[in-house]
Amino acid sequence: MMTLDTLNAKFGLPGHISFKEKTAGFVVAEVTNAAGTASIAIQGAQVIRWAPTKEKPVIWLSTAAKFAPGKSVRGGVPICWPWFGAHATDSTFPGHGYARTVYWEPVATKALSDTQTQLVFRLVESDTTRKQWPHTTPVECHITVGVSLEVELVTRNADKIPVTITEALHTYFEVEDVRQVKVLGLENTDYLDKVEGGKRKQQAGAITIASEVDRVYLDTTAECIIDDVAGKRRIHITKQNSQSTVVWNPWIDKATKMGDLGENGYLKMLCVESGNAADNTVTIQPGSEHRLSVSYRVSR
Ligand code: TA6
Repeated sequence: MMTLDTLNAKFGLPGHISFKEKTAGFVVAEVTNAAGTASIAIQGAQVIRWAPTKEKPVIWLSTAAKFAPGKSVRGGVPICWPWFGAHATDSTFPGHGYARTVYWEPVATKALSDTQTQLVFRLVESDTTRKQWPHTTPVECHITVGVSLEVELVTRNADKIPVTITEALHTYFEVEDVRQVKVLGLENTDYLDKVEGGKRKQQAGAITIASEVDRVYLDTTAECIIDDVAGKRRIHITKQNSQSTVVWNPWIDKATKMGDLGENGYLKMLCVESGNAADNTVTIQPGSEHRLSVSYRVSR
């Protein structure tokens, strides 16, 4: 892993990007420009904070989040890759894949303008990752911070055989009061209800949250809107090359069990995750690449 001095010498950008240690061994790129600020952990290439100028943070980070090497951080935009959910055959492998808990190295940083800053990270493979994933599939994360936040996960198949993945940008959005939120865009869409053992159902009307919600919406490319009524703002979520949208709030009992969402943290967050999960697998042919991307913006 590069030292802080090397990171700042090679990838720091005065007035845009500087690398700092949030806790011992946990390095974060602090991004600032005329349109907003963000923080990106180099572990997992994980956005852990994003706030457009004069806006409250849009990406939620638990007040009880832990920042320790190898541990997933509660909040932000965790990258679930190269599988979503439990591993298909080996329960000793980490849920949601290993991408979010391993070191990614910066490969490029650029001030696209005074209101847009771009950072590109590449996952650094190891014996551990190769044991869990014996394929040659270099993966990069391209993050653009500005009036909107754009995250693109690029998987290339450098193998000689087709490779199949599932994935998600498991984004935690900050809301004023999740009990007053409506999620629009998934009306009449089929979903797997993980609170009821994965039972297949169809969404009727807007999604509201009054208990634990854990749903994988299938075969949908729809833009979603989080109508944060109490917060008097809307968060717009558009996505490319994604057939699944996951909506999750643990509600009080699961949040208490998880222990890292902070005091009543479940009321201030909602995950709307864009990816390819469950039946929506992605097969990448040798020599080809797959680009999952999202764009987030706020309206009032
Ligand atoms: O995306 C929803 C979900 O799969 C939930 O079932 C819950 O497990 C959540 O992800 C958080 O998972 P994590 O491994 O980050 O605790």
